[in-house]
Amino acid sequence: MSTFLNFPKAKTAEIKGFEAVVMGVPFDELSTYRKGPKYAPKTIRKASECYDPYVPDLDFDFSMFNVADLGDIELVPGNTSKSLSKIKDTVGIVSKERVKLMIFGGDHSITLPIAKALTGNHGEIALIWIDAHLDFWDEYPPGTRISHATVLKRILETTDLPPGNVINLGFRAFGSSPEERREAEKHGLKVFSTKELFSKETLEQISALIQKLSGNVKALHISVDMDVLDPAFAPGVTNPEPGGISTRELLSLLEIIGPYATSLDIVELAPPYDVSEISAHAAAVIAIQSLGVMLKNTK
Ligand SMILES: [Mn+2]
Repeated sequence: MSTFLNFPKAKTAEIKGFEAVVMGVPFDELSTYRKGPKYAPKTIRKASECYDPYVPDLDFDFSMFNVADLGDIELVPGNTSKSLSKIKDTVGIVSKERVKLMIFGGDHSITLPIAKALTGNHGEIALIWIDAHLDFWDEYPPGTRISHATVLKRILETTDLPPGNVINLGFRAFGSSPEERREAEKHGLKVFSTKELFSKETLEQISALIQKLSGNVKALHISVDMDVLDPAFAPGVTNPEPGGISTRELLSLLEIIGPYATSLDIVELAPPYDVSEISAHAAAVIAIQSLGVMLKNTK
């Protein structure tokens, strides 16, 4: 199997000396609408084959850095809780090292074990949730406590993450109830809708907020749900929400906040629903550029 951007392969136990690592989490058992994110890690690696290690936008060259592809975490199909534990354990091992980490999901529920691992290692962290959805349902579907639609609420309940350290960027989902945003803000989450992202003042406010937060924590994780993009730019997602931002706008946003990140996940890419590999290439380029932003100026 090809590796991401042709990076060398490495094992989880052998990451000393690398400045960054990528890994895949082929898991979509907690997606409530369309399935497919379990195919995303392979698809993102395949799409990355046509790109070179130099990133013109950033004047950044991966050839100057040691980055490894750890492959996919071995999960236990059909045993959701075992799979979530394996994700937590593996991310826990990797994030103990001072290495930048990029994870290819997976449906959004994988960010629950990721957040558990990061708070387990680093205590208080900050979490930037780039998503058309808040994922703050108490149960979704009714009766289900853990799914990709409840994941942010479960993270706050089961980790030491202070709600004031969570920023949601890009909310606009039609399917949410009026209570979902009220409930999230009542808990102390900072929510910026897609519409608000188009104001220069708001972007400056977000940038200042994240800069301040990053100074107070040992780890800052960015979770990028591909559905923050308009379906014109990423049709292959589990829950499309028209009215989103463009790939270029997401890259610009990541250029502002990425330098503060220690880890990042890209979730909810559903290759079976893609058209002309538009979403696959968007995900690959978002991964390449944001990892470049995270590494740039680190040496
Ligand atoms: Mn979403």
